[in-house]
Amino acid sequence: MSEDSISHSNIITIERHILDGQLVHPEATGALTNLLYDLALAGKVIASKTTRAGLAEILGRTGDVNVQGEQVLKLDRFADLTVQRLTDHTGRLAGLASEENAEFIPIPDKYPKGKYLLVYDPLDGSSNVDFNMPVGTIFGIYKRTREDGEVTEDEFLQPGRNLVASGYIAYGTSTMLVYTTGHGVHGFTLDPSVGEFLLSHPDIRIPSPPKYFSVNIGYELFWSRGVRAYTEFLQGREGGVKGLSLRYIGTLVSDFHRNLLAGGVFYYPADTKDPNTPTGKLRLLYEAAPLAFIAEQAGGGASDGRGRILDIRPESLHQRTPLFIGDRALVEKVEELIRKHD
Ligand code: AFP
Repeated sequence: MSEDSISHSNIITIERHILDGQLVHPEATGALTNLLYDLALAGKVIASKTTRAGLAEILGRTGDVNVQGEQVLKLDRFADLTVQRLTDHTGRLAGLASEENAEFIPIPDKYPKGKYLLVYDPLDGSSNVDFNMPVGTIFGIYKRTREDGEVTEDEFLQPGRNLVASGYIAYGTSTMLVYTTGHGVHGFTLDPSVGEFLLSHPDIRIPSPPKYFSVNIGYELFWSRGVRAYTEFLQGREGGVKGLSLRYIGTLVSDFHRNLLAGGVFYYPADTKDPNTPTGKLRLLYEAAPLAFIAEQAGGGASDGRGRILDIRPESLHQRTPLFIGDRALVEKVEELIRKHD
């Protein structure tokens, strides 16, 4: 951003924005504020690597396989460790759960412990890294369900409606951080010349009418009748909505972000292509619930095709879910068609 395009009095850094949010809560200790700021810092560090991902020292696989059975890229590991190392010693967290690790990570004994739990997908869309495509980080923050004592796995298994805050960082043509604490959705763009996230998209609302639908249509053969009927509706067949354009990147953060700003719906339904994952590919805790909180705060919706994502209580850390997210009316429509056909 140049001096021509923005006057100094209009510059709102992410730090100031988060702090202003805290002022309306006199009881706040500042822990959440600082935790969000830690995550913004992690985003900056990860962004500095994603822009160099084509370089030899980063590109390439570690050879390990993560808990989802996917090959771990070096950048995944870097992003995972960056979030962990910037948040585990601050006394704000009691534990972290990452998509990259089979078990949750309690805060080591040598560090003070706090009342928050962090869930995150360190590098969403990592299979796109090799092709210079956008990737992202998704996070959600819950409060512990117990006052003290060792943190246990069941404390992480909370429905998304308990989220205190959630957000994502999109590493694209620019780096953006979008977050909510339940008071609207706000977007910040990283200005690389000053190394700071600046408020660029205050009070984001999903625009209407919708413009896009986003789905991997290559899997259509593996979908239920209800999901196929929904797709036909989005394609404008038999009284469906006319004029939607199809856009699919294959990085949830990027597909979601575009539809949040332009209007539309993203879905990754349950399918029968992999008998091990009959409930779809995306993870409830690390991906679906944090983005559902944002979608609802922006006036949209998020469903697993039968009910609200934020009402689902996970039974395990890495539970997968079908996801339909974005424009509220389009999300309601899929529930109607699934009820009718499936
Ligand atoms: P990767 O992290 O393995 O690239 O997966 C990305 C993702 O979890 C999500 O970001 C995409 O929306 C979805 O998977 C894409 O999956 P398909 O390649 O099956 O369409």
